[in-house]
Amino acid sequence: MLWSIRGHTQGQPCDSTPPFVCSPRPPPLSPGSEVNPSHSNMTDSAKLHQPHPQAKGERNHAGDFSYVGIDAILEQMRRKAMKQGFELNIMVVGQSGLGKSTLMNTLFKSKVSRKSAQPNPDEKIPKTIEIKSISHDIEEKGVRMKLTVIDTPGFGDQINNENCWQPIMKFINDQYEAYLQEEININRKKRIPDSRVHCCIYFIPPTGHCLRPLDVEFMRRLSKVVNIVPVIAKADTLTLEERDDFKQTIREELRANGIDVYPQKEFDEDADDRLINDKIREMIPFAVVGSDQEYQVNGKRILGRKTKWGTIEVENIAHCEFAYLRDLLIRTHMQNIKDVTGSIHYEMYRVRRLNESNAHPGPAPGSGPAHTNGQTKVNGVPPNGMTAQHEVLTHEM
Ligand SMILES: Nc1nc2c(ncn2[C@@H]2O[C@H](COP(=O)(O)OP(=O)(O)O)[C@@H](O)[C@H]2O)c(=O)[nH]1
Ligand SMILES: [Mg+2]
Repeated sequence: MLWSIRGHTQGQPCDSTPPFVCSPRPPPLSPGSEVNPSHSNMTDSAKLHQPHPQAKGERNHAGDFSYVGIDAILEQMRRKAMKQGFELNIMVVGQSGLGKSTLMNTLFKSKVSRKSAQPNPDEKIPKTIEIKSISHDIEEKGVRMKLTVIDTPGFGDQINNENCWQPIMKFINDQYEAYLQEEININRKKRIPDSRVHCCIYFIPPTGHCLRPLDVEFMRRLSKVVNIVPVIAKADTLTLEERDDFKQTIREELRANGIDVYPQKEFDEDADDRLINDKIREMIPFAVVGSDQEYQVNGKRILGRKTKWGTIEVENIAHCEFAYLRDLLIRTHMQNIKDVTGSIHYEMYRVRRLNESNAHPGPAPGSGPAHTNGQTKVNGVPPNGMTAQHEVLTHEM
């Protein structure tokens, strides 16, 4: 499904810049304009040969013999990125009924990807019974993004929740393994499909007390293999004071338990990063409210929850912090979230996996049919001496 999305409509009351946005937002599209690449009937090659209008402030370098043109790399990178598009995989985890599926629908229906078509009011969110990925192709101003949400069934719903984090850990490791297998393949694809979980949104129940041992255990283990962004679910059930106190308590508990959630302090690259990320760390966990219902408020259609005493606007930062979460994931930190996944979490998995296979080269005796996902084998041995069948690793440090 390819959706066009609207730009940021000017003057919308619920649209406000989060405190951690470092660069100015892209200029709004003209009201009502819908970005749709099919509107342009110019071919790619024609576009390439169009003279580039001189950007504002850009110097004309004709006759400037000292100009090397290194800055043109930015335009080359931009063009390449536009062609390739972007991918982001987000996983949601938490007890059943905390609004995980609703929040993901909110994300898809919010300004990230407001559906051009009106939502079907009969569309009910089914109970999630298995780990399920849903992808949406979003396009804005010619930039394509594939946003995949991995919805998980109720986490910690059992009477005995011992090891209940394991299926989630397994799913995350399976994606790293799939990526690794593609990477070590002799005839590897030009672009490896990336199903790695870039970010895991962990839903904390709005108890107003403290984290449960289960929350601590999950985040302690999983924060070592994936970027965790904790949120307080159904924040409309807390008063503003309760919300602030609860947020403070959670931050203290995370610190006390040595849980490093995203954005991790140790990966701040410079002072600027630190400044921006410190602001986010002061706000975490985001107190969110989800809804996939649209209402008319002051002549504008908004996503909200209608109650007897008013309508909670989910994208209004005066009502809840959903917009901050969305901006962190999409507008301000998407590339960094992916970079940390690739260079820290996946790298740790890769090193460990390859060390293991070097320690036990060759196929395991009696290992049965080779698990090679159709890859090229050298002399019957999977690439890099990987054992034919590997057990599922718990990638824990
Ligand atoms: N009060 C309130 N209810 C919510 C919120 N988000 C979802 N719900 C409701 O909670 C119920 C469970 O939501 P669902 O998304 O299926 O939860 P999941 O099991 O975590 O996926 C539904 O009736 C939703 O309408 C919220 O932010 N606040
Ligand atoms: Mg669900």
